[in-house]
Amino acid sequence: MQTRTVATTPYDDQKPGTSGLRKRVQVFRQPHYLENFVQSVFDTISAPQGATLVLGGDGRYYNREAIRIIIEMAAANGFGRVLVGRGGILSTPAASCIIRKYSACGGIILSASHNPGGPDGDFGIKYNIANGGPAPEKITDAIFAASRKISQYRIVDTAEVALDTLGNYKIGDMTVSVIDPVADYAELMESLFDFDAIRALVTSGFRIQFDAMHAVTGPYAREIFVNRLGAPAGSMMNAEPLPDFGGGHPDPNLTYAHELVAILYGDSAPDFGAASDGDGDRNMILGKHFFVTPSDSLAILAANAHLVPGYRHGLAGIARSMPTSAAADRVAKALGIPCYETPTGWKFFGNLMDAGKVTLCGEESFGTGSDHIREKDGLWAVLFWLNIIAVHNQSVETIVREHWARFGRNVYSRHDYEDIPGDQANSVMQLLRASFAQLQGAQFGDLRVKQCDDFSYTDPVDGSVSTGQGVRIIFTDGSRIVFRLSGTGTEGATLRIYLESFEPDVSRHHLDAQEALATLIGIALQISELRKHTGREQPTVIT
Ligand code: G16
Repeated sequence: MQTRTVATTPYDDQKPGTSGLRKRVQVFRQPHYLENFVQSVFDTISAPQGATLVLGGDGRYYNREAIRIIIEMAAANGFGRVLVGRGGILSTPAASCIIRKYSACGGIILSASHNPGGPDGDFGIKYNIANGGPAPEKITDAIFAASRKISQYRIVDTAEVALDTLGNYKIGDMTVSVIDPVADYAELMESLFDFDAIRALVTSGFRIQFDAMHAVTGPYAREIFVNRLGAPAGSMMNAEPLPDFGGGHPDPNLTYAHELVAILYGDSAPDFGAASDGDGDRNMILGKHFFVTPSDSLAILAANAHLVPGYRHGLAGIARSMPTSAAADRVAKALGIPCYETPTGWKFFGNLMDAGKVTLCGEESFGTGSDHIREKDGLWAVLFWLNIIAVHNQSVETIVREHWARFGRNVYSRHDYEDIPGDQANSVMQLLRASFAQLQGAQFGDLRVKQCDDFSYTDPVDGSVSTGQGVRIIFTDGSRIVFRLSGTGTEGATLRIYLESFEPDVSRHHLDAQEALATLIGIALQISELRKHTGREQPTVIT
């Protein structure tokens, strides 16, 4: 087996974003582009000789080709073993589970998550550390620095990388283990939830519909819901993973999961609906004619965790990203446990979980999870909901309304303005930052600004500081508007506006969120001068 050292020159755009490096497929296909990034990862982590690496992706276009290249590079860089999912497939939560279970030094996950795939779509790559979670900023910064000065990479030439047959084979001194992508993950789920209770529920007339959006969760959902829990095969839709996700946008929200939404809001709607994204870490939960916001979902899971076997012993704490609503904070207060507010990005939860400070984490961006792994976990959230429903024997809507009646309702919505030219998006953010002094104490009808700032976070475990994490306008009654630029897009900029108010009055809980938040929406447009700067009249996506 011949190891080749290939001369290369740096690309200057390999800075990982909120979750790894995401670019158009054509960008990744430039000569040496993927190789440069992978070698920068290997040079940064300096894994001990013979270490184990986990490898897999969401099956999107370019997945197999990238897997082959990374295996060849791992063999040339001294790894002892690569655990790769059959067909090059691993959902993000399954990869996290496998890294932890087999004590790997880390893993490489190939995904651009919810971004569309195909030859003209997006591709992505990220490195996860030994705890199974996304590399923290100090590592991603070091990877970026390495990518700026790379001059060579190492690779072996091998006749074939066999990905479709389970088993072990050798490339030089390195063992490639092709593993079942589903088995370890399904076993972990079975250890956390009451599968007997969920089986009784889904086989007794309670109808569920799961939309895999032609992305990675199809095989996982079939194994868990159909094979192990007895749900009818027809309750799974779009369950065949496709390299271009069937031309869809595998983002489980009210806009992009419209096929499922139409079914759940239709005449003969099932009792429960859920969808997951490209790589299986996001979830959307729906009841019959009812949408559960991700912020409420986190709060409700926390309030009911004692009903679920894996969490019966109680929660150490809860963490949520700053733009996520404070619904979970109210539950934490009632439970007498801490609630941490972190910047956007699952990587910020890892330290808190490793230190035993939190058990459940969640984000408004349709991510929920726990310390069972170190990634958010779409199917885990679906199982958690089904377990709670099986115990309560109530509809999704009733569970949510009873929760609001007990804790009050944090009315919440996010407005996304996608694909704005970067300079326009930056001018909106600059204007807001420049307006802090003027906004402080300003009165807008009944609302008075109590505080405005750019969120920064000091990690309570390692003391690292992250600044510039989103502009917050907080009013004296607790309502908030948050402005942030997305860190996951590949084209132009996406400006996100997060809106939240608190409604303790049960007689107003039925209000539509957009209606209830109309005043805040007006203030957000006024102070950001968004329409003037961008020419946009309406958000692209409202969740
Ligand atoms: C990623 C991160 C999440 C983050 C989300 C949105 O999710 O893992 O922690 O909340 O992006 O980020 P942004 O608002 O910067 O676009 P995923 O599912 O894309 O990996």
